[in-house]
Amino acid sequence: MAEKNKLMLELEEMQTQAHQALAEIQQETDLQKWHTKTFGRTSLLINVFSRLPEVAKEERPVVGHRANEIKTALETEYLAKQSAIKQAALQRNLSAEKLDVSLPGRSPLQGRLHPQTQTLRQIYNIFAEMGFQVYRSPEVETDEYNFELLNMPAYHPARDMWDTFYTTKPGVILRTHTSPGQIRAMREFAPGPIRVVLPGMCYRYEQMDASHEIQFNQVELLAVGKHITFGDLKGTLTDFARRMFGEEVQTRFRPSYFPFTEPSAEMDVECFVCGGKGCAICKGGGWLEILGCGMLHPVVLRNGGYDPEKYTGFAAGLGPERISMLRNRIPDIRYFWANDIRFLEQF
Ligand code: FA5
Repeated sequence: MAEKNKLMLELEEMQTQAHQALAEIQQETDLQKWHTKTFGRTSLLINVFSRLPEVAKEERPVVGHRANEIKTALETEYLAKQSAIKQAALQRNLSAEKLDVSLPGRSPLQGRLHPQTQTLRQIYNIFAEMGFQVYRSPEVETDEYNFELLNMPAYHPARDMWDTFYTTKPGVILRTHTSPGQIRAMREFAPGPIRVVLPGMCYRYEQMDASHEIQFNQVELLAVGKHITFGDLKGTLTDFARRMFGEEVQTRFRPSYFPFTEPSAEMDVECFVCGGKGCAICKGGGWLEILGCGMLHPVVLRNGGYDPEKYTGFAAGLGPERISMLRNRIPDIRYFWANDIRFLEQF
């Protein structure tokens, strides 16, 4: 009986001590140590069953039952303590890391449209208001469309105006201008009236400098119908310049030469930096060239499927990079494709 009492007393004593020790614990690490001591391999609770032979046979179930009771009670206390410690740690963190909602937030980096996309869309909008719709034509063209059908047969000296990238496939080139789209649009719409803009990349084997790139955008303008005159051409382009550069802008047309238009001209706008007096931007001349244009050549009309005796039309080709350089005073065309974020984020 003395042995039974001793083991039972040990158990009761162990429970009292474990209970008191648990009450004093504040840290997660101390809790772990307590757990190992109370339930670990050398603990009384684990070894009590191997010590049962120390107890009289009839008393063993009572001791065993009591040991299980104590184990369950201490486990319950342990879980409660564990959750209390976690809760206290959370409270400490919350009060230590104060959230200042009045601090200005960090704004996310916002993407934006490339300056050329912005200029192109502005050009489309202006011409859309005048009834012109966008018509896309291929950047990889045939010699036939880029030159031949535009009144420049093989060996025509005017071809020298466009330094061309040839491909390894005979007769296939990168278009040097958007003008081949004139023929494509005419062949699709003939004999109906046409009012389209043909935008896109052009490629020339150029010596690159501040105003010449080997790849650049053009926007071609094409109108075909009955009774279209040079007056319509001038009116449309002058109105475009006013909408693009402001109501007050002055324009002038100078005679020029393109094999696919007759008569041909170039349009200048009065330099809006110096107001026509002459400055570094307009190189002292007071005027800035923005496009080439003219009335459709009869050969081109015929190649597009229109009878030049009955139909007339006009076309123009403008360089949007040059336009945005002038408007934004960008000194070098190479900035557009250099992919320098410091340039791009200014627009
Ligand atoms: C042409 O390409 C004609 N197809 C324009 C035309 C269309 C005339 C319809 C008549 C009727 P030009 O080579 O001048 O013309 O080029 C037109 C515009 O493209 C130029 O005014 C310029 O703004 C732009 N451009 C030409 N070459 C380059 C280049 N290397 N880099 C950047 N822009 C260029």
